[in-house]
Amino acid sequence: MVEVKIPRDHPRYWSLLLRERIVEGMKKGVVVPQGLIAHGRGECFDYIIGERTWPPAEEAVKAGVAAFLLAKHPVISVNGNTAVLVPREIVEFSELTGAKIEVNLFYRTREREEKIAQILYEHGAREVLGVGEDASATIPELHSERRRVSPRGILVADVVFVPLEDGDRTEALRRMGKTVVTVDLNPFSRTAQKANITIVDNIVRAMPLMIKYARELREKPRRELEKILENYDNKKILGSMIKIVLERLGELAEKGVFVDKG
Ligand code: PTJ
Repeated sequence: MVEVKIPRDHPRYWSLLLRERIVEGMKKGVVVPQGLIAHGRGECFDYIIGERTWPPAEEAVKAGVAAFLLAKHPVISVNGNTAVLVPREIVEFSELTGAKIEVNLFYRTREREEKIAQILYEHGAREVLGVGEDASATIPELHSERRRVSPRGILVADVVFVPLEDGDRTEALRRMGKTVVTVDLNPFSRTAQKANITIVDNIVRAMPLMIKYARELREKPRRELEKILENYDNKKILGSMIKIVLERLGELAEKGVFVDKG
């Protein structure tokens, strides 16, 4: 295996490091080749938004966390890319919110399910659903392997966190009456457009922020969390993120550089 050493002073150090992590994940059979394509698409949008968390994304994080804390059966759905990028954070967020963790794959094989569960157990997960026989229920009208879910997890969940998701499943989960929270760097994707709460940010920045807000908001009365959700408007948040993309592209077109407002 070729080991790539990225110099710390490389201007794109963090981005390259994440890329290597995804590639390593693919070599180990955790990430699928299609996951590399998905990551590249994410990188492109991250580049445009300046690889930082913008206020509308932070607002969406707050609403997503409130939804999780108010939920009766919250579930975090984990795929190959997510398992490689933020395994520790997934486990910590599940501990803080009482959410179950479920492996749910587009390209499902028993081997990948087990490898992903293993990573999560290594990072402290107490239980990982959706592996082998446990994925015995099905989401109606969905034809990809993602239709297979755990009867103790996604099937009965009222709120589901589906980061880096494909559009079909988000729509199917919405039709089942579930609240869908997602992280997706592409504000134009079907998942971003169809979810109830869309965090347009890189999952490696969004998850630590979700953990921070989970710590903070779980101390608050229910009424305060309900208010956060009542005042939340996903269309407005998505619109604000798209305006940020437009403004930054406008700056680049006019001045030849992105103007970093910090
Ligand atoms: O592990 P599996 O078998 O479940 O397959 C996982 C992939 C990601 C291959 C599968 O779900 C897929 O094909 O997804 P899509 O339809 O390519 O959607 C992934 C979305 O995630 C795209 O809109 C990307 O822009 C976005 N994305 C990629 N990397 C990141 C991201 N969003 C936030 N943070 C990232 N690091």
